Amino acid sequence: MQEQLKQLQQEALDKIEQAQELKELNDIRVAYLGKKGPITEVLRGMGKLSAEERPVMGALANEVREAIATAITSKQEHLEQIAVEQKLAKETIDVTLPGRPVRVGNHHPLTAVLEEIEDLFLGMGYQIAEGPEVETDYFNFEALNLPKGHPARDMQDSFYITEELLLRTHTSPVQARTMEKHEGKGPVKIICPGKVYRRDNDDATHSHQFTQIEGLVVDENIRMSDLKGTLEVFAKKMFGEEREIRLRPSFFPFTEPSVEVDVSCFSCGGKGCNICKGTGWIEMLGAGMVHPNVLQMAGFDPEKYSGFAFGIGAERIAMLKYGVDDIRHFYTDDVRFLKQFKRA
Ligand code: 2NM
Repeated sequence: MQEQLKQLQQEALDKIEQAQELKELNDIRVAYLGKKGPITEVLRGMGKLSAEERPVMGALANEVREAIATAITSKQEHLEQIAVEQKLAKETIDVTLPGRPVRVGNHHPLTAVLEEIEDLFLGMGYQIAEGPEVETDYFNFEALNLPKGHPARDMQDSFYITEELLLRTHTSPVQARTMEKHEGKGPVKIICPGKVYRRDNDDATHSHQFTQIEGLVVDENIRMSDLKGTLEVFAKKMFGEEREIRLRPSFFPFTEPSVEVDVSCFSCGGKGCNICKGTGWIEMLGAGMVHPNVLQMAGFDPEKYSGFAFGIGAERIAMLKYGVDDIRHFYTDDVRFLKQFKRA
């Protein structure tokens, strides 16, 4: 019986030694130490032994059981340790691998120009005013000294919705509305960015929808020199500190006097090149002193108040600044065009 137990122990230890998986180990535990296992069997047969033999055999059986159980526990820990190591090895992250590229978009060039212009004027104390794109005949024309019968009100030039409603042809109506809200008290200092609409055949330099930023300052003692200084700052900010501006007489119904403002050529510096068509100057925007009729209709006393206004075509500025040769590029959403305007 002693021999049998020794043999059982050796057999179990060999199997434990060879076990590769936790499941195998558990099978061994059940087979050798379980209720139907051989050790239990031996212990059960002890009743047939003599009183001297019994404790000796009992002690030996317990020793064998102990040895097998200890071997199983230690092998189990070993296998679990290996399992953890394999799992860690499999889940290792190589932190030196380069990341997956993230595709980053960029501002539309028109948005970029609009934001740059807005930042500049906000910095000079202007407020941004907005208004409806569907406008009344009164604010789009009448209040801006364009009375009924004026050629600029021609049905051919504007998108009329009804006799009294149309798509605004400029953002000046926003300025007329803002002046009205001030109830005759200055100062008014605003820029009005937004979409405007004109009935035009689209080509490289014309679009039936484009973007304007108009500026307006109304207060006591506003002079033409204020306008000139303001637009000089604008020209330098947009086209470089070395730029100069020049004013040429012009005509707009809502300003008197009216001017066209040129900027010295940023390409040749004024010597004359193909960008400025040999003149050294590039047309930048229109401006003038607000017509007394416009001030009066908006509730300001033209004897006490004066003002200047200017109208900037945002596409024109963007085309000059970025060398874009066709206004239609801004609206056709070709990503190959748009991708070229990523800011550093
Ligand atoms: C321009 C040129 C000159 C202008 C005038 C006004 C208002 F509402 F104050 F009368 N707003 N904008 C103006 C003046 C616009 O665009 C070329």
